[in-house]
Amino acid sequence: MVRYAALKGLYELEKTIGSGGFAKVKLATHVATGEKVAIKIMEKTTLGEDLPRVKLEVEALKTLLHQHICRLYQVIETESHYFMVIEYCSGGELFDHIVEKNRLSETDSRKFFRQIVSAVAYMHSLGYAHRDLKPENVLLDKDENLKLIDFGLCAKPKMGMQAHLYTSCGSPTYAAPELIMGKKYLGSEVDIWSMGVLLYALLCGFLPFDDNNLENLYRKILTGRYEEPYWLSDDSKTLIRLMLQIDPAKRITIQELCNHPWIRTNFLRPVSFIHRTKFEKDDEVLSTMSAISGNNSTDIWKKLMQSDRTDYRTATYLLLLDRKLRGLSLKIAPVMKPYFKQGINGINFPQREAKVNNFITKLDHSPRSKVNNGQSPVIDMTYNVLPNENDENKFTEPCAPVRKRLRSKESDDVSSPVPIKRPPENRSVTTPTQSSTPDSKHVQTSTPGSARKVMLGLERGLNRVRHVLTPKRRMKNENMDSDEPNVLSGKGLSNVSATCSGCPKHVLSKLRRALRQKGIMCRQKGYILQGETEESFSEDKKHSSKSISAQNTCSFELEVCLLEIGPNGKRLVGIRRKRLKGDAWVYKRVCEEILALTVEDISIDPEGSSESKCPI
Ligand code: 6BE
Repeated sequence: MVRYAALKGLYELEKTIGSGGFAKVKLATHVATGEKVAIKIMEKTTLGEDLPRVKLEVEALKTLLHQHICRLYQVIETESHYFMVIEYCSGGELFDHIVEKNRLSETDSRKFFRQIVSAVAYMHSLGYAHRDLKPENVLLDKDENLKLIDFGLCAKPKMGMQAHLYTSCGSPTYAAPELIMGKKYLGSEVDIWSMGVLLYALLCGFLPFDDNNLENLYRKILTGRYEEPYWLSDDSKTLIRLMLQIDPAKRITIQELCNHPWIRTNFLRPVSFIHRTKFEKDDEVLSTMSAISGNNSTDIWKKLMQSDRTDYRTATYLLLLDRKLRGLSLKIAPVMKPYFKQGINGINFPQREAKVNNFITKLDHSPRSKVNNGQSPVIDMTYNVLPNENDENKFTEPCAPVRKRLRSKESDDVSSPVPIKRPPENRSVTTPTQSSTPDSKHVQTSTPGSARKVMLGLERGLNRVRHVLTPKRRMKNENMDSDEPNVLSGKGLSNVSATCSGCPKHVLSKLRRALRQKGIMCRQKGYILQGETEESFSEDKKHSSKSISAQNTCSFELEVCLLEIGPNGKRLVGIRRKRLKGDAWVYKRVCEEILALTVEDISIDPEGSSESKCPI
């Protein structure tokens, strides 16, 4: 594992949770508080033209302080790297959440969407446009609150939000028509369009404009025609139409959005936000820091205010503040200051690090807090902190209850001027009544539609058992060249589809065959196949708006594993999937197609069915 000297004593790196483009994101622990953080690591030599994006993101995140925008705690620049220390969002991507649930209910969608609207309204009010809003750039923290990430494409026009922009950027599927046409556009207006696509994706589980071919995709976006599934309520249809309005001047504005009936359904008040760009001064956090560092609170606050908000002191302050806001205690046990201590290899910490590392705290939950070497007494200071009243929004005014929405099945027959409608049976999404037993005999085709059906059907069955089971054995090294597949149960069953086969080797060979059939090259490590999509899933060579990144490739991993879910502990063979890099929707489509092909193949040639003998 690579060790970075610049992080020594400050952050302890753990596993990599994502990599893509020019950055790698690792989980880490902030040593002084024991709190988890995410660290975005970028190598200067590979940054090249993307260097301005890093600077842009750092500048934006230093200013943006909002409960639904991922907090930047610290930036460390070395000769070779940039490290951005960012808020930890253990829930992962909103995208994966949608995929797992197929689609979200109106209530869940509203809860999430209000948080996005609040964050976007806040940043717009400060003159920033995000320009790359999509579910992959929305993470969930452990309390299922949303956090926007990836401000590398944001814009803050010098002349304010009313100034036009010219650079085409963002993901094509979320790009507004005016952006695709290469016209000048307003940052606020293109963000609203992307949010319309996002809301649609939440409520439907698929995209309003989608095509393997980029030119066709652009054509669809420019017509502004999309399908309205029957399960959408009238208010949500109206709202989506107002957001996916091809004429940007007619598109709903962010203020109108905050007040829209759908947003306010179920007694909710308009979305609002606090216009804050300065840290709130918290005396309890400051006295905790004072108790540890020996400096007085006033000096610490003064230093925080003089800093450029990217140092270790800032990180510690913000992490302690987050703790307090979550209602946790600020119980601390000070240990030796690192600059008095020798480094792991007996080498003293470099001067630069010693300077930023002014204090060190150990919170009671940190495993290291017990390691005190008898050097310093444990100061048992517990601050009683009341959890902040839910601070999604600081509502501007009390308001009367709004009519509760009832979902109308008949709404399907109501004609609408713009969006295309198809009868519900044309929809490729399973209904809750559909059988969850993987009955591969019913799988006749391998179109994406039926593929989706197969996968979701399989998933339903799995979801049901997921919570009942406990993890059994999970091999530590997943990449081990092993003769036996991993056995998954309980928690390990997310992103796993069951097959009706009892023979892992058989499934593996069918999986390889399906990948070959799709023209996807793959590498094999034991029961793991790693593949990367190419031409067949991205047929755009000659698209016009070159500056729109055609992120339509992805790399992924498919692992044949054993699932302990059968009756009497019977093991079924499953396929676990994992997105490694690249576009999430491409990944979803590829996996659906590959899995449908594999399942179909197994059912035609059931050599490895659970009834027959299998060597393993
Ligand atoms: C700013 C990009 C970022 O990530 C996932 C977890 C934890 C933290 C999920 C799985 C363990 C915890 C088993 C980009 C991409 C990697 C999602 N820019 C982040 C911040 C960021 C990522 N996390 N937190 C912040 C994150 C994601 N897991 N579970």
